[in-house]
Amino acid sequence: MHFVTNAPILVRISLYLSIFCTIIAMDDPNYYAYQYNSIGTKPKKIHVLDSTLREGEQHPGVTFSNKQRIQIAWMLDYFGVDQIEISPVVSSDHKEATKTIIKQGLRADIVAHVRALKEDVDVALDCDATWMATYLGMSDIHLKDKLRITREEALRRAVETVEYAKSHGLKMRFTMEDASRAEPEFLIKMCKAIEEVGVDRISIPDTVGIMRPNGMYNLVKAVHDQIKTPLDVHCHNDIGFALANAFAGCDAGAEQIHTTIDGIGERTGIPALAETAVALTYLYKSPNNFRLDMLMDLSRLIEQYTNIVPYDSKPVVGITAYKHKAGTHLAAILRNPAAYEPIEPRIVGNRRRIVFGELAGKNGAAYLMSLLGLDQNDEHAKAVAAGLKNLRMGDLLEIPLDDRLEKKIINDTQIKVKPGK
Ligand code: HCA
Ligand code: CU
Repeated sequence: MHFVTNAPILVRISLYLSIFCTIIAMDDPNYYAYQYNSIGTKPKKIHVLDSTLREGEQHPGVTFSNKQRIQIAWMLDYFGVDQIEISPVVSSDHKEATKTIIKQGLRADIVAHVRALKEDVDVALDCDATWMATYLGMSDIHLKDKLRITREEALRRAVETVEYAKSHGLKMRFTMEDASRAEPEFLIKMCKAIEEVGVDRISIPDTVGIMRPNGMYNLVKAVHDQIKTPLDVHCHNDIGFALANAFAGCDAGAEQIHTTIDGIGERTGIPALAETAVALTYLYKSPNNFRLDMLMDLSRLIEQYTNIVPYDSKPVVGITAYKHKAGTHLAAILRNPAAYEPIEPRIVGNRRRIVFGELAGKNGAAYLMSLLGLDQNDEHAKAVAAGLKNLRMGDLLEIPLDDRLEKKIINDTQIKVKPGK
């Protein structure tokens, strides 16, 4: 201590800093992981547009009633997304829903998603929209085989649509559909042309989910280097890279990610809201006011309306996302759940569950016995663990842990079984 008081101020500061960091590191089991994550990047605000009502409804078998659409919009708004997308041109019902949702005066922008046609812009205007989005295929295959127009015609149509929407006071996003497969020079030319006539946002989608993260980074960077307009990323999940690609796009300069609840959408969909919001909050440290504890309810709501049950191991909202089973895991979880959980289940509205069966081991057995109020010691615990194993019936019992049981886990001084397998 004598040395420290006499040391130059910088030495003292760095010593205090390292003590402080060690305290934080000891306190937060994710500390070093977060350190690796943050190398070379600074936290920045990344927005979320949720398209459950537009892209989500394009998932095979999914259609919402207007009441459900309005309810989903309210829930998304309360959760804290920045923009909510809906297509008013699909049917008269959709138009009605769009109108009603716009009238609610929600905090999020309601974005009317339409084709790049004046008549569609008129539909958005008819709904009293302030925000609209329009899309047009940019790749040669979309131009030739879907739209049957030349690049020049596409350019004219895009510019005319933006001019028309802007002349009516709309804020608008233009989507470069199939951007990842479009000829790069044409893509930039198109972005520049619509930027000149005042487009407010440009969406860079990977419409067929063909990119790897590095490719998405390069694509978005190429546009971002030449364009000042804020960029969205809309990544499809055909090969399973949607979430990673969306974040790679943000690393390259994009400022908004498109999501849907549970990731539903055309084919294999786009990033799930839950995974995106948790990654933004914890892995990217992006400032936001998301009510993460609604994530489970949002997922259940969509399950109820679509009959699509998220697969068990789905990140964040899956039924097994916080289930612990193997003896070694139980032993650690019973002492400190963070040993096998990146973030606490209650944060996302999920629940920790313990599975007892042939893999439970001595610690699991001891804990089970204490829950059942049975007298337990090392010998009994071993005997019960052996019994569970010898039954050869796999998982026998699953216990959701409410607050009382969780406290019991942390505080239980009765369980004095030594750590081990
Ligand atoms: C579509 C295509 C789209 C548009 C994305 C966007 C895509 O179904 O209309 O508007 O940002 O994946 O390219 O979903
Ligand atoms: Cu899409």
